[in-house]
Amino acid sequence: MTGMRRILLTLWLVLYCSTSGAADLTARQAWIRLLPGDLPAAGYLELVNSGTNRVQLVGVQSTGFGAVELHESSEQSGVARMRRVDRLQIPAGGTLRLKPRGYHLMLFRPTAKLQPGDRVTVTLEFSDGTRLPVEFLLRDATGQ
Ligand SMILES: [Cu+2]
Repeated sequence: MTGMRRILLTLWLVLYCSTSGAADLTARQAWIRLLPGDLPAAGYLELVNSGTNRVQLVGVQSTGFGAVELHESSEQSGVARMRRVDRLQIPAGGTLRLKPRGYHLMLFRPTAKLQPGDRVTVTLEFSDGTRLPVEFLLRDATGQ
């Protein structure tokens, strides 16, 4: 391989790799359900991966909340349960849906008084180290 071809290949790899990851991720329909009292809020959204690599959602943070976790809801014998999960997969060309009675964000200890209609930014962290800030619309307990 000539020196020039090696440089071009290296450049191509750098450019190609820099476009993978969060650059291929689009968030949509992001909203948070506020619950009364000290109950944690629940966050929902769709994450579309238009890239050719599988991506994993591995962390969530927001300055609007003291803590944010990834959760999965399930139902066993008519009893609703949920558990914390470490990471969620978004397949190449696929969509991850966080929705009521499924995967969701659990947001604890709001740092300010929150009202339906407000917006809060939540930053999603992915396995390749990239971060995607997403604006969530706040709704009341009925989802309005
Ligand atoms: Cu939960």
